[in-house]
Formats: sequence, structure tokens, C-alpha cells
Amino acid sequence: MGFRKDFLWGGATAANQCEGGFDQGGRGLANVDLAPAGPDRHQVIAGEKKMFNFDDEHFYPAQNAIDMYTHFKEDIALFAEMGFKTYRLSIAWSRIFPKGDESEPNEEGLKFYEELFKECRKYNIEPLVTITHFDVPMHLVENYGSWRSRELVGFYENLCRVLFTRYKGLVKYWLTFNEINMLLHLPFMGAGIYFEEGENKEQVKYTAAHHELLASAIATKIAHEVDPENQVGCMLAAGANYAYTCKPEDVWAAKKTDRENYFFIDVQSRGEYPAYALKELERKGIELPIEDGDLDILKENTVDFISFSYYSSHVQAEKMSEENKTDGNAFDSIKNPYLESSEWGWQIDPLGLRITMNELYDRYQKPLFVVENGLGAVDIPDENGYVVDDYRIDYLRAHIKAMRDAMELDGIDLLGYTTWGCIDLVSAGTGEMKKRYGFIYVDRDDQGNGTLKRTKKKSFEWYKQVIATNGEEL
Ligand code: P53
Repeated sequence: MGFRKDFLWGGATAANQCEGGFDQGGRGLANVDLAPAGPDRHQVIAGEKKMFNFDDEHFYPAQNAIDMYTHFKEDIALFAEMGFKTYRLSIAWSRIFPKGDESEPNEEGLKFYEELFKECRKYNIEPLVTITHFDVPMHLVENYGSWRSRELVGFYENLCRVLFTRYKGLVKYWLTFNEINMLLHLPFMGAGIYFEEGENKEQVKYTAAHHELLASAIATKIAHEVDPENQVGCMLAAGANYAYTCKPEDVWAAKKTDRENYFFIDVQSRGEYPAYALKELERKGIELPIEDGDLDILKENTVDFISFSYYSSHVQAEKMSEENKTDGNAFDSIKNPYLESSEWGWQIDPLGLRITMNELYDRYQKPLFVVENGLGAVDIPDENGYVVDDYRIDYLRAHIKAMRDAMELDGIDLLGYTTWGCIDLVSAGTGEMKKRYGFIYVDRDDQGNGTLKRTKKKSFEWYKQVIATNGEEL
């Protein structure tokens, strides 16, 4: 037994990294629009540097991205040509509610996604929809402090109700929050959180975490009420943490790091705050803003499946020194001497995917869905825009084999696989265009120049074959 017959092969994107059209169709401004390219980016997305408006000194790549807002039919046709069974995309919250706190949605925004979903259906592509992939309308950031305010739960609930009702019959698979644990690592990009001076950052993060977890459970409840066919998943930025040595203190450090991230999924999947977290928060003097009835909502509305992104494993030790750390990631890790790295210093570890899948399956015993995986690399196109990206094929092949082992040898139930950035798009971490993941090359550079022309890379034909043979021919 290899891949299940109805295995959902496909690719994934996020609104802010591909759509562009930031001021089109009545769309409001969002946190994700305000992440500049260049050296200030990290401080901005970490919530350490205030950027609540565009300025003239910076370039903001999300404004136009790869303009999928107007190219979506062409792009979905290319996905269909590869044989995609599913396409993971996200909704830009501020297209539906430009400010976030309106009572009525913006019809033009709703229409846009309706057309997009219908375009998918035309080719029998099942949409897999991330309700928010990091975005929060700036109006909610400026006037409510984003997710640190409980009012966001109600605004998000409105958004979900509108989406589930309007797209009933068109969309069945939903993810509530992309990489929900990113809130801890890149709080402004991940959740619209900017820290005011003197604030207790940990307290702010866990306040926001409770609100997001509550919102996620409420969304799950409404999704099931509106249509019992709906399947709702959580979404974790995953990647097993290894101990640097067998020294028990190193093993403990790795376990603690894993738990910081599993914390969110423990609530979304098991329906309860885990004991280890409650104790830790108590020791740190952090309070979760739990109100009457919240714990019942969390308990009664757990997710149907566990989705996650996987790019790399990580290494932890009791003492982490700056010299031996990897670079270019949202997650701290020591360099693993047994692994090769990507051009951005992300360590390549296919067996780590199998290990991660086993950890998740052991812990939750729910179907898994790999909704992001891939290699960010510099591609050099020839004069026709063709890229020989054997390095990408090698990466994906090895990871697909690891998934197959997890299914065949470990008995894991895996619903599908969507590679990250199936068409080249703006990097979330760096804001670069040259960090490419796609099967489809897009002519655009880091400064925003280029024709936006789409061309197929070598990996396009390869992935098409993988899907056509349901993973038999890699
Ligand atoms: P990029 C790291 C940093 C920022 C976002 O990342 C990340 C990660 C990795 O876990 O998460 C996801 O573009 C995210 C996508 C993002 C992708 O990783 O920095 O869900 O939005 O593009 C890849 O190479």
C-alpha cells in the first residue's frame, strides 16, 4: 500500500505572497503588506520596529507580488496541467472585511474568491483554504492591538461565518490559522502584534495565543454546523527538534522546544491546555485570559486533521552559542553536522519529515496533511525562461519517499501533500523574490522588475508524472 487512491496532491500559496492587488477591489491594508524587503524586515516582522504605514525608503514586495489577483485563471490552468488534485490558498481577510470590524462584508472580495474556487472546480481541483495566512487588517492592529484584544475573536468569527456560508459546496477543507505557533517567533507577521515599550512580551503573546485558539475552536464549531461535510485542520510550523548530544540536559532542551510549538496543537487537537504549559506559564507569572465557557468551547471543538509545514529539522542544546547556530530561519537551531543546507542555511533532512510525522501521529492519532514543503533556491532561467532545477526535484523526491515510508512502514494516515510556493512567490522570511520554490518560474526580481511572465521549470514535468502515477514514479 502506497499513497491512498484519493491522495490530495497539489501545491500551496498564501494571499499576501502572491496576489498583489493590495489596493484593488476595495481591499483594506493588512500587517502583511507592511513587511518591507531589506535589512529592516526582520525587526518589523518580529514586532520590534513599528511600520504601520508605507514610507518612501522601503520596498514592499507584497503590494504587487506576482499579481495573481489578475493572473489566477492562467495560474490555475497550469496547476491543472500538472494534475493537481488540490490547491491550497489563503483568503486575504482585508478583501472580505477591509477594516475587520464592519458588520457587512465587501462583495467584491467575496466575488473574487468565488470565481477562484469555481476555476479550481472546473478542473476538479479541491480548494484547501487557509482562513488567515498571517494577515490581520491594519485597522484591527491600530485600534485593537490585534490578537491581544478579545474583540478579535468576534471579528474572526464573523469572517468565518461569512466564508463558510458563502462557499458552502465549493470549499470543504479549511485551515484556521497558518503556522499558529509563528505568533511566538515572528509576532507582527504571524499575528499583527507590535510590542509597545515596557510591555511584557510573553504575556502579550500568550494572551494573543488564547484568543487565536478560542477563535480557532469557534471556527471549527461553525464550520461543522454550516456543513457537516466540512473538514477543519490546525496548522503547525513543524520540524522535529533533535538533541545535540545524548546529554540529558540537551535532550530536555529539545523536548522543551518541541513543546513550545506543540502547545498550540495540543489545545486544537486534544481540546485542553497541556499540564506542562500551565505550570510553565504559572512559574513565569503569565496568565491566560480564560473566561467562563472558553474551556468548554476548546474541549468540544477539536480539529478533524493535523496539517503542518516541514522544511527542516532543528537541533537544540542546553547551551546554544551564536557561532554554531544556523542562519536565516525563524527557529533557533544548532548546525547539524550530518546534514546539507540550502542556500539560505535551512538544513535538508527528509528522514526528519518521517520522524516529525511519527511524532505528530503518536501524539494526536488524527489524519495528517503536509501542507508545505519545498526548497527555496536561486533559479537561473535560460532565454526561454526554462530552469533546470534538479536540486528541487532531488529535495522533493527524497521528502515524498519519506512520506511514503511513514505511510507504508509506520501506518500513518496521510491525506495529502501540497508543496510550498508551487508557483514562485515572495518569500515570507526575507521578502525576496529570488528565493524560489515553484514548478513555475515567474519573471520578477527582488526590486519588483520583470514581465511577470510564467514559464515551466523542469520540475513541472517531473511533478506531473509523480501525480499521474500517484507517487509510484519518483
Ligand atoms: P520563506 C520561516 C520564516 C517565515 C515563515 O518560508 C515560515 C518559515 C518556515 O517555517 O513559514 C512558512 O518564504 C510560511 C510561508 C513561507 C514558507 O514557510 O521564508 O507558511 O508563508 O513562505 C517558506 O522561505
